[in-house]
Amino acid sequence: MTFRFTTAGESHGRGLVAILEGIPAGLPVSAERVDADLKRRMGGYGRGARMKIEADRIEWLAGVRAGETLGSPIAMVVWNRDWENWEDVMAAEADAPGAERRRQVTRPRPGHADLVGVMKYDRKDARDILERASARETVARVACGAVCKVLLEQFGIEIGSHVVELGGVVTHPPSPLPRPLNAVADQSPLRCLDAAAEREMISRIDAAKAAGDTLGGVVEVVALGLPPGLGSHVSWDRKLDGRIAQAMMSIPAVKGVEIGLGFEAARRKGSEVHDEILPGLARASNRAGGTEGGMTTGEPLVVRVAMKPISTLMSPLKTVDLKTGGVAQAQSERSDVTAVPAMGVIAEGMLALMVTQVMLEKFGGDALSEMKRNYDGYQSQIRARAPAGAAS
Ligand code: EPS
Repeated sequence: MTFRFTTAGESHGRGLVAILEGIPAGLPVSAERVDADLKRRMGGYGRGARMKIEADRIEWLAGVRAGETLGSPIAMVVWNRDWENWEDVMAAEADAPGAERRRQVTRPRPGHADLVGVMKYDRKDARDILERASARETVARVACGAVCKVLLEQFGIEIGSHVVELGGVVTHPPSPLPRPLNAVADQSPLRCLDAAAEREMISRIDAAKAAGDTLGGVVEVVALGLPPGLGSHVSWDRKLDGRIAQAMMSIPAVKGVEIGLGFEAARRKGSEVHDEILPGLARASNRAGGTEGGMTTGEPLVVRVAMKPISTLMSPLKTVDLKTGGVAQAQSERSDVTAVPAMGVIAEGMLALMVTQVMLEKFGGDALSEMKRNYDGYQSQIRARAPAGAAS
């Protein structure tokens, strides 16, 4: 069974479409459960006016009947409420001869896809690029990720995230992290587990807003309850850590990904990096962040994702007007001051998609019941290899 997902949709177009293929039959799902993640994605202090307009909700188009998946491609749509204000700007039909579209963009924003996009796709209006490059597209990814989370829950796997850095403020989160992680993180305005750091982040967001500027940050995404051996060491494209890095880097504005110690591992000696193996095959630490050799170790998977500040600035940077070739100020439209908390929810979705992919590769099955039998058989194999608490 091929596992794949794709999305379609422009930020101010009619809506966003998500197609998810390879989920086994018999998985109980509900729109309510998917919508809960869409709502989490819309939140976070520092979001702009657009999120007051939207109320993201999926409609099932295919692949689900009587509350269960059918094993066929799952299709979902999320309608854009703001589309009503953009109907003429985004209309698919050709314009009358000589007519000019409203809201054309010819002053590309440094940092956005605007400039390279118009050159590569040979467009005059950068709106033809930015509408798809917008992070609005991640609604559809989060919808696919939410279905995957429901599948993973069937195997006791939990995925959560929290903000660990924003606008240069670094948090000191509790250790161990609370469980379930999201039940606590979602209660805070920035999805952050350090109240003092959060207060400082909020004042920096307020200051950035007043200055017409934007802020980036770092999110930690954690997956718990994974069996050892998901992914593979045998080929470059089967390594789970490599796939996670690609998935995270594909989120708009993401510039860096670390697993476990990440870059810090490069600064330490080997004896201070690797996790010693204890009787019963437990680990003394989890500095690897849950992967060795491109496979899960069975320890928590810990991924850190860094996001640059959003490139739409209300106090714009210099650019060139593509119509005149003259110096200009970049387009400044309504936008967010920061979307780091939302990025955490998107990163959860991307991690859920990547973990689902390796779970399906290993345990497969057309039906959930078949996948569970395969999973249980493997668990017995692992238990026989590592009897709990066995001493040497
Ligand atoms: C975005 C600009 C803003 C954000 C948008 C991403 O939208 P608008 O231009 O309509 O104000 O709110 O994010 C979303 C709409 C979303 O759902 O996350 C951009 O330029 O990337």
